[in-house]
Amino acid sequence: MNSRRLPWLGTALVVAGIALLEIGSLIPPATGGSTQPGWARTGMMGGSGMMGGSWSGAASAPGPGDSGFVAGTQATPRVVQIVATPQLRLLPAVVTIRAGETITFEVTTMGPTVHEFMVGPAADVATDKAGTPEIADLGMMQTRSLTYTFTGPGPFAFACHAPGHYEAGMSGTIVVQ
Ligand SMILES: [Cu+2]
Repeated sequence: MNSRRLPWLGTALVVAGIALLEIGSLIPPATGGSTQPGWARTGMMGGSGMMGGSWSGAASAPGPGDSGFVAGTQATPRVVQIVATPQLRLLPAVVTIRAGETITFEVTTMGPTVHEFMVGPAADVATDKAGTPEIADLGMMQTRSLTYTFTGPGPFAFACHAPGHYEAGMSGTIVVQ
């Protein structure tokens, strides 16, 4: 009578073994693969200037006082990267330049909120004066550039004038060194 149970048991063990093998083959990619969520790999890392997925401004060219600093000219502007955050901030909030420098601002919006980037004389930027250079309607994860020559002593500033953003503190200062 036991002889009729053994084939069944054997089949059951084989099935269980196959199941274990399949589970085993599934575990490595589930736990040993990339720990980054999909959006980090396909979204943030793929955007220009978003190396590393976190924002430090490290990809900007060296500024005045940094080793390797080369003043931006109209022929070869110096690149300064700015991120517009969901917390309604432009980072870095202080950009240091040499008088007369030409800067290409590469502005990236993080998060779903649409932002703007205006730069120029501080009084014009504060009042959202028409004609002041700006990037308008910068949507999620978009990067656009604006090149500006800082002629004269300033003061200069930059800001986002999407409704309510400037009032919430979405502005920054140009320090002429
Ligand atoms: Cu904004």
